[in-house]
Amino acid sequence: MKMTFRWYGEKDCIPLAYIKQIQGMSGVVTAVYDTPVGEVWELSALERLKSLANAAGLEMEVIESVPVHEDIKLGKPSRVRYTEAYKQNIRNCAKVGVKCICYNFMPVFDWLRTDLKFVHPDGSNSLAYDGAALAALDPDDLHLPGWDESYSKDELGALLAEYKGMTHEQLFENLVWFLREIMPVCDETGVNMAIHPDDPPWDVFGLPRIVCGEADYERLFAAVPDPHNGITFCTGSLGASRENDLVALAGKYAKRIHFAHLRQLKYDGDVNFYENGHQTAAGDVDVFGIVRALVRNGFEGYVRPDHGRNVWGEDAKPGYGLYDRAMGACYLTGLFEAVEKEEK
Ligand code: DNO
Repeated sequence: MKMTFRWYGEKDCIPLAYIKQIQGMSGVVTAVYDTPVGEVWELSALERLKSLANAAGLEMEVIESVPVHEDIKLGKPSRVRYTEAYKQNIRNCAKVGVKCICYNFMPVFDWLRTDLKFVHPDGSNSLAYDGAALAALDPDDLHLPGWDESYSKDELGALLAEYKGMTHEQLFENLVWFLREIMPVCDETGVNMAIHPDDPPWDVFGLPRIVCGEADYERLFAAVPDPHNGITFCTGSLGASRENDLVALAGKYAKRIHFAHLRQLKYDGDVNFYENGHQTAAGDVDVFGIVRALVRNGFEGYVRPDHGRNVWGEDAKPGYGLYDRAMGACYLTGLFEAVEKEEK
């Protein structure tokens, strides 16, 4: 296990030196943020990120994310060109020592929340999701908290129209096509691909979502068995669905899990939830049980504390403050240490 920390590059208000001061931290998880989706990242941009991380005593072995162009998800003819660019991105990442790339295959929208500052009784705040509030939104004119508004209203409308009628099956086939294309490059470079689950793990705004739980993983690995085709085990995303038994999944897929996003959430009604600090007692995700299942089943991937709360008056990028993620990292490092020593 290697403990890592997400760092949003040079624009991140959290200095690398602070990340290094979290004991047990091996490296950062970052990305090139200023290249349009679907284009090739400059090798020099990757080299710069790596040298900044290394100068602070940190590694840069995980990239989150290399985003997948919508045309690939849609299966359009231009997917060939965008997939070639993606392959070059994998090669460039490998050249600077990257071992794992996190990505997702969610149509149009990445993670969705309806409240960025859900206030807890102790005065801290976190992200929260309310199904009714989401259903009341107009997908054609979205102003969602935390969602980077990379599309204009017209672009968003046009994109949603392109997805009209797309089935889960078609989207899955497009994912399989993409993975079969890139796997030879992963075999050649040794880079592991780690698909992030859909967050939350159900369809939103009528768009199909296909990485929601065990059945999805089963058909994905049956279609693309290459060991470089792996998982980002995001406990907050998978854990939002009560159908997912996270301890069982962690054990079953421990060797496919190249990257683990460990975080906590608490159910608050049927499909509603709010996020919380990482400790097992703080919510409905059995963080301890997951760590134990990972260790016992030979997990060798990267870990990062995921979304924390805003505590001690911090007003950070939603989910990505320093303090609560640092506490989470220390808690997780402690759990791994205890379980690993018990297992020996
Ligand atoms: C949210 C993150 C996601 C994740 C992407 C991976 O905080 O977990 O945005 O980075 O879905 O592709």
